[in-house]
Amino acid sequence: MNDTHATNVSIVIPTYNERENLPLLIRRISNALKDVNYEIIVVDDNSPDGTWRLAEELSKEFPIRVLRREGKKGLSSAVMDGIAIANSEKVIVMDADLQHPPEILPLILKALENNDLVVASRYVPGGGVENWSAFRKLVSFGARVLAYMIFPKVRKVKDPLSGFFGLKKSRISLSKLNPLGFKILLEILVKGKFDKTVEVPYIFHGRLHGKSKMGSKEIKNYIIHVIRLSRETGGFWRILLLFTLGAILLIALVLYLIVLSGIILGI
Ligand SMILES: Nc1nc2c(ncn2[C@@H]2O[C@H](COP(=O)(O)OP(=O)(O)OP(=O)(O)O)[C@@H](O)[C@H]2O)c(=O)[nH]1
Ligand SMILES: [Mg+2]
Repeated sequence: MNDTHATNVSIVIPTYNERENLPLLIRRISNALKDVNYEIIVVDDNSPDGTWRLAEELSKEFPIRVLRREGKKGLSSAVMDGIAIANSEKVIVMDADLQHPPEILPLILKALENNDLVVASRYVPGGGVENWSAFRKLVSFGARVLAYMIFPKVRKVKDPLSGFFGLKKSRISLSKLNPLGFKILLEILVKGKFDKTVEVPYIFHGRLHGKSKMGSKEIKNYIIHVIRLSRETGGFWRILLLFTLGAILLIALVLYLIVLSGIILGI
C-alpha cells in the first residue's frame, strides 16, 4: 500500500515526544485502513525522546514518511507542513497520543467522498470527552463560545477546535494560513472554502502514555490567535464590542455591590 501515485488518503500526525504512543497508533491505523491505499506523514519537531527515529524505523514496515523539523516550531505549523507534502487530495489530521481513535478513520474517509471538510466531533450526539477536569471543560467551553462570537463562519460546526479532522486539500490555501498554537482547525474553518461540512462523533480518550503539551501557554496563544485572525478577516470590531460589553457589565456589577453593601450596612 505504498504506491504514492494511487494514495487515497494522507494521514498527518504531528508529534513531539510521543515515542510510547506511536507504535500502537500506527498498528491501529494499519488495522483500521486494511483495504485503503494510505500514507502516514509524521511531522516531528526533533523530539528529544527520538520519536522521529522510531517513526523512521516503523517506515520499514508501514507506509510512513517522516518530516523531521529543526527546533520546536509548534503543532499548527507541523500540521501545515504535513498537509503541504501530502500526496493525496484527501488529508486527515490526528494526534499521536491515541486520544483520537483510529478506528473511525474509515468513517471520516467515507464522509470525505461527499464533503470537503469532516470534523471528528466531541460535541455531537455520540461524542464526548473522557476524564476531563471541570477546569478543562470550562476552558474548552469558553474557547468555543469565543470562537462562535467572533467568527460567524465557524458556527456551523459544533467542535471547531477539534484536532481530528479530514479535508480536501484543494479547499485551503496553505500560504494564506497564519495559525498560532494548537487550534489549526479554527484557522482552516475561517479561511477555507468548504461547500459541504459534516461532523462525525468520537470520544476523546484520556492520554495513554507521555505528557500533554497543552498548558497555560496554549491558552494565551489561543487568545492571541483569535485576535490576530479577527483582524485579518475584518471581525476585530466584535472583539471591541465584546470587551466594551464586558467592561459595562463589570462596572454595573461593582456599582450594584457598592449599593447593596450600603443597604446592608444601613448607610
Ligand atoms: N510537531 C509537533 N507536534 C506537537 C507539538 N506540540 C504538540 N504536538 C503534538 O500534537 C498533538 C496534540 O498535543 P497534545 O499535547 O496531545 O495536546 P492535547 O491533546 O490538546 O492535550 P492532552 O489532552 O492533554 O493530551 C500530539 O500528537 C503532540 O505530540 C509541537 O510543538 N510540534
Ligand atoms: Mg493529546
